[in-house]
Amino acid sequence: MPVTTTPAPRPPLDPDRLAPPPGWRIEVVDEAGSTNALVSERARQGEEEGLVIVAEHQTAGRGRLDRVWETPPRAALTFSVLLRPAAPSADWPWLPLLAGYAVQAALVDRLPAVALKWPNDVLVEERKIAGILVERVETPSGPVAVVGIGINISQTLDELPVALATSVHLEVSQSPDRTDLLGQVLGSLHGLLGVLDDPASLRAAYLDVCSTIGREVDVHLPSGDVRRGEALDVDSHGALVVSSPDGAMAVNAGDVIHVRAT
Ligand code: BT5
Repeated sequence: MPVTTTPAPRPPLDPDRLAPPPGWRIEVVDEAGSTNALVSERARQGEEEGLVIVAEHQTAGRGRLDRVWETPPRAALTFSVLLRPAAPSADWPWLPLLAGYAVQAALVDRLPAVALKWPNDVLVEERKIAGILVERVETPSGPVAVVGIGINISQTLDELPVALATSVHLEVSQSPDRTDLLGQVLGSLHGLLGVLDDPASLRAAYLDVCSTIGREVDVHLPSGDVRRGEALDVDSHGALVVSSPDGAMAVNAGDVIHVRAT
């Protein structure tokens, strides 16, 4: 359970200590509407793969489906990465799962209870500590993926926009150094991209840390229908396989509004 409401010190990121993974470039900005919007714009203007933009504060942070992502200045990590995956489009749904896996891997030493809820939530005991928004952007030289990640670091309870949310500080009474953590997440993400062409390994690794499998879930379909069933598996394209009266159905990331344990 969250243990404190005292705000932690919030030092700025230290660009001098940020070593980007090979071929990547990191830009830190004080304020942005949305780092996903900034990186998408740069992609349309011809920016190469590997641009990372980190904002100390987002004023119009985006979630999926026009939802908002709210974080106070320097209390979180909010950043986006420009990727041009060589993998076929059918495997792009793995990207949000893989980004979640990278966040989980970077946090687990500090927060052993951190787990992934399919497709893109990073949770500590059902409270959301990080969110991921992957957007496909068409550019003159082909489609790119903008991988946006928001991680709650030092927010107090009062600063979290919804009840089922948490921050690292609330969980362990300590805020990790954001510069170090950003480097770890980027390193982990960069390393995992090499696994995109090996969906079998990706699937095995993901299933290990996904808390959705085996749970009863509500799947909200774009039609407005809600299907309740047991989450059985994740298939080779990253789709969630859910039991239903008509047999198992595969739910693609794009089809799901919300899945929750009951
Ligand atoms: C997400 O959407 O979880 C994706 C969040 C992605 C944010 C990053 S930050 C860097 C990059 N630039 C952007 O503009 N976005 C990305 P979704 O699954 O739709 O969840 C959104 C919902 O999470 C909201 O409707 C709130 O209920 C809740 N929420 C908003 N802010 C939150 C926070 N800081 N912590 C936990 N939950 C939050």
